[in-house]
Amino acid sequence: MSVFELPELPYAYDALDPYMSAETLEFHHDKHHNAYVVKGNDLISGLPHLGDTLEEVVVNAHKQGNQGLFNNVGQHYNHKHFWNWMKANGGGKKMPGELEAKIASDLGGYDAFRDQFLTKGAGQFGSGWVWLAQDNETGKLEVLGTPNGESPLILNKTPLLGCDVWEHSYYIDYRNARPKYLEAFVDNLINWDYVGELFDAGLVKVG
Ligand code: MN3
Repeated sequence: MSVFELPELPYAYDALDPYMSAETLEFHHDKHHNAYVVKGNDLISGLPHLGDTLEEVVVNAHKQGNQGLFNNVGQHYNHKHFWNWMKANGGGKKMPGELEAKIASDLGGYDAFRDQFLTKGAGQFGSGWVWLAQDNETGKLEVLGTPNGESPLILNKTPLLGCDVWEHSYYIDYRNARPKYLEAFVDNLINWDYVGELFDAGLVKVG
């Protein structure tokens, strides 16, 4: 894979209002995500083949210690899914049954998931992401935070849901109130159907 492309948003810019404004999506998608794509393409050009899939490129750039490329392709991977992890009238407990049962058995249910996701998202120091992921060895679900452009992929885990806690994701709408943004994401924006699709698709193992 040598060419990364900025995907279209899967909804109108104002579709997530008032929980995430059109202005935030315009900056976040058109400027920030686009910059990762442009820089990623620039940095990968001329390099030996790093993989056939975006996931392989992310993991291999990390393994090789190519921090500049990893930062940009990692963020491209994260944002590509982030737009799909949200939808209008999303959030709350309306999730596919098998995923709901897995969250119940591994995390103690929706309320425990919600608490952990909000706590780890608010507690992630500086820029980063908070995740619901499935461990590729144990198969268990877990909630974890990662710094900067990292994701569960590089920890041998399969990302099922992620929330961007970089300030650019919430500063226009929530200023410094990251916990309020996280609550809005969990209660009103999560696209559980997409999380369910990733869960059904199975573990993502690279290398
Ligand atoms: Mn971002």
